[in-house]
Amino acid sequence: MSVGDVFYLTTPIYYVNDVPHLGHAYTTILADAMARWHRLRGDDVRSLTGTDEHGDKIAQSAVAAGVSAQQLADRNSAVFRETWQRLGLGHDDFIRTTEERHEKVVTAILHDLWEKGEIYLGKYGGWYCFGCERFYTEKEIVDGQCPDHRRPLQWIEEENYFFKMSKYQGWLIEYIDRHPDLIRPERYRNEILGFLRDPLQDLSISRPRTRLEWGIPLPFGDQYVTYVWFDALITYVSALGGPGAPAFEKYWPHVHHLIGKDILKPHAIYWPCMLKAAGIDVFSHLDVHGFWNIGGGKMSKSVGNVVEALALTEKYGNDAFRYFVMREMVFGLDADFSEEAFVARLNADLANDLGNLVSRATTLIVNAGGIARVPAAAELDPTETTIRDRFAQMVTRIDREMDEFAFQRALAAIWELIGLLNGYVDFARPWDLAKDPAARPRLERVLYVLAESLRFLGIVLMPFIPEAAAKIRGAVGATGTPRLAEAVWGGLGAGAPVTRLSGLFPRIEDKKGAAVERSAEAAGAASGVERIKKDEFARLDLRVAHVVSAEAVPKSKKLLRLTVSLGDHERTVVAGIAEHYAPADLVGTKVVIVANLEPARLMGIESQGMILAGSADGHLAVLRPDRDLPAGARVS
Ligand code: ME8
Repeated sequence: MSVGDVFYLTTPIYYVNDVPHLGHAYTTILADAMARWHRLRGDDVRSLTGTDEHGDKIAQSAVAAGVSAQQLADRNSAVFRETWQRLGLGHDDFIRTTEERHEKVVTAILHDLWEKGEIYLGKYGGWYCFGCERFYTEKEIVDGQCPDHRRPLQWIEEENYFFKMSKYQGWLIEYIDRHPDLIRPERYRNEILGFLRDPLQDLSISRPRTRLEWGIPLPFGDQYVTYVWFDALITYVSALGGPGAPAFEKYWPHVHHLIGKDILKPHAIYWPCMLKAAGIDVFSHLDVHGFWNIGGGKMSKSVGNVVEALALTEKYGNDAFRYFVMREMVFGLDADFSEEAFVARLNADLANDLGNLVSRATTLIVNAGGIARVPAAAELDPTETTIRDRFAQMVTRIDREMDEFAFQRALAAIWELIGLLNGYVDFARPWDLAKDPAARPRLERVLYVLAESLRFLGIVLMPFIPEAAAKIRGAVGATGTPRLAEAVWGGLGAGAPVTRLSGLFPRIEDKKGAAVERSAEAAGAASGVERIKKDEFARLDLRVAHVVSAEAVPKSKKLLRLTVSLGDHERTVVAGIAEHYAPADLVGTKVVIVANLEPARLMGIESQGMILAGSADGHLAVLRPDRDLPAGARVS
């Protein structure tokens, strides 16, 4: 992508039968971070969210709540809007499917399709799920029940209007084949292509008013209302004013639809066929994320296992919540949500890694009287040069990862730099330099590197943790709206006003002070361990290894099978890290392995070595060299 691009991003248009939960918040957070990233780049961004208010599901919930469908929609749509505001999530437009601007476009498209002969009146009998608002084919039904809701389906026979979707099957397969990045990640593209191996049915796009009143009337059949999916998908177009409107002409060619995997089929099958029939270009990308599970079970409001996860934002702050969900879930895969995992990440990544860096660096700078001078390039030592060069590399890397919606990898990359900077402070020991007048030039250099790095972090962290990033920028005197173009080395001048910033993310100690106890225990254990001689340690053959490929071990929750290169040969290593890393997080990176361990068999695979990793509070991190080293390099 190049700077100045046009970018239009949509979230699903959420149902108003209930209030928002973690899953809705996740998608909306991703959309907010993505829109912020593109704005930072200088792109022309438009983002859309909203509420889906028609259909059986809402009508039935309204009856249960003893209010009209419109009242329920008004009430819950407002809750969605307020929730996004409370979480600090922005959007350029919030559309409701009951708005006139939307109904007008739906009616116009329906009318056009009817005129073109794309819709016909037919008879249909089938197994219907009121929760999903759709008919199920015999093949999809599990034990006579809805595969999603695990509730009995109802046989419904009625006359309905049908969209001739089946005639687009061949076209759709070819279109997906010709646009390999239309549906991402690839697993969902494969899922859709697999589904398209069976004959596609025509789509019933109406509901008789005798059964459902709550919908947009069909312009050519007044005994019917529009099927809720046919109505809702069109919001993406109607929010731009519909085909021909100036906003549509500008933004539609650059549309990304961000959705959860539960609504893959309507988006990847119905929607492209509808667009094709209406003579509208197919969307550019469908970006599909996985599902949050709670305690191993599926979490969705229609299944009933709703989590008050949003309450955690009040307890721990919006930024910590955003960081956790983006860093923890590998985009496209499912993940488990737990408060323990949340607190572990908050403590490790935000309080320790980032918070300590910011607090140490700003305190040292303030104590030394500020930024004295800008060091010349020739003065920088190799670590400092590495840090400087990381700026440009990091921007390219984040851009690449964000292009693929790989939020977790973008964050992992930024945290690599944070790790490097913490190591740099430990090694440079500026507190000692400050005691030695002769070391003043070196101290000034170190403090400049730190201040400049904080300014850089304050820019690149903005899309992910905007409140903390603004504080970091403020602490090094950077004001105004950040731009990615400023994330280059050398932006800070001598005398930049630096202020102390501590407690950016306070460490969370649980009620019984367990975090304290655990670390005290660990320290005690560490002091009590048996000591070994240096030559005993030297018996270990530790090597840098390049991860060539990685895959999950079938039927194992914990194991990944890695092929690593040691420069002169490749070998297989099985590592128990699958709950912490997705294969894609490892491929192409360098790790450290014990190369002379006796081979061991794990799930029938011979492992020729062991990957080094550290762990604390259920959080695991693979050790990686913080500068590039060739595969096979010795570690001692
Ligand atoms: O399907 N994990 O609305 P909806 C992650 N109105 N994301 C989740 C989730 C979970 N456990 N549960 C829900 C609809 N989501 C339709 C959409 S679009 C034209 C019409 C998120 O309120 C995820 O984004 O059921 C999912 O796709 C969406 O909420 C479904 O929201």
